Amino acid sequence: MKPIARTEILPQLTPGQDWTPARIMQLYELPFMDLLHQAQTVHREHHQANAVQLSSLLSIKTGACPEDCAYCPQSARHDADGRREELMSLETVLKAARKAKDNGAQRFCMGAAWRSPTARQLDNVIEMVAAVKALGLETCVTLGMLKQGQAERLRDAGLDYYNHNLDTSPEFYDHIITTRSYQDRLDTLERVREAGIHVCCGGIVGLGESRRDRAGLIAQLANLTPYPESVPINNLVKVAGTPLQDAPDIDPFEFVRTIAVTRLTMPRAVVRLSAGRDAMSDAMQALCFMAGANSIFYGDQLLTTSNPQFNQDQQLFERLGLVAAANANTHQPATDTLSCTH
Ligand code: SAM
Ligand code: DTB
Ligand code: SF4
Repeated sequence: MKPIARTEILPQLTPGQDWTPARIMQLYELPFMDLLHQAQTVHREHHQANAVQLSSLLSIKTGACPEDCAYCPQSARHDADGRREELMSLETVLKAARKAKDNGAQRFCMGAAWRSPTARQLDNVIEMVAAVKALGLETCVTLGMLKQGQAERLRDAGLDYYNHNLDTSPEFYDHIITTRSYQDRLDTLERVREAGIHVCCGGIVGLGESRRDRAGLIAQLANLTPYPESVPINNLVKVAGTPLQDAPDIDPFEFVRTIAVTRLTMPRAVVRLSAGRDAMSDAMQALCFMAGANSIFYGDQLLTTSNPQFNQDQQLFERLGLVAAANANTHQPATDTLSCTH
């Protein structure tokens, strides 16, 4: 039987054309092995084959969030009995950053449960960003929506990445969040991009959305010009007391497909296998790396929920021959919008 060439089974996209959910659905519908093979091939064209970027997370301000994101244990509107803490001191943040660095993390991501930071809160975060950067770590923050001028201040403090997710498709979005709109999120992303900060933007699956919604999310991400440098794909961590505590599990292969389709549509992005790893088997994680994931959250804690222990990940990397990426910041902004026919 004649082997099928990549261009024959991948939907064609000519330069300048946008991804549509329908075109992305075609990728999802490929036989699993074909999809993984294509994703791994594209991965190797743009990235070191066995290198994984390592980001550690710290919740610098926890709980009591005014937003109503249905998945989130930190929303004040749900009954999840999680931590509620004021903004951490600079010293506490630096202690955690040093620990992350000693364990081999390359980037330190600080998250705050805010709708949007006030000027005073931003001053405090700016101090943290500058101090973490001075340790020799890449910096990332996720603080909610940014107002005019705030992104520039973060950039001037040495911020490398701003994380702000689109989370799901525009059509499904209102089922999950009502307190901020899809357009609000796009506006913040635009401010981050305009300020010259790298964009970290992805989503969350397992919310009860359809495959079409997952395709809709990926189309939104891939059509950003340029598409994000960093794309976290979260699998819902079901926390008691949140409206999604009993959401049905997503089929593990559907999750792997989502990683593969993300890789194929955003070839140069660093795709992060994000929340949900603690509930995944080693074999499932290996499939995600095969599908083109090349970043993880590394450290015992995400924001409020657990993540595999440092040494567990070190062992997994050893078993798979994976190494920490040499310098995660060497990639260029992702400007090759987007042809998968290259
Ligand atoms: N408060 C800020 C905001 O939403 O802009 C930043 C932090 S928020 C926790 C960042 C992302 O974490 C969300 O957009 C969502 O994709 C992910 N996330 C939150 N709760 C999660 C959960 N229970 N399981 C998986 N991912 C989750
Ligand atoms: C992202 O996309 N995932 C991270 C990070 N950005 C800030 C957060 C995951 C949170 C998981 C639930 C928790 O630990 O509270
Ligand atoms: Fe607040 Fe962010 Fe959680 Fe939404 S995801 S409730 S904005 S902390």
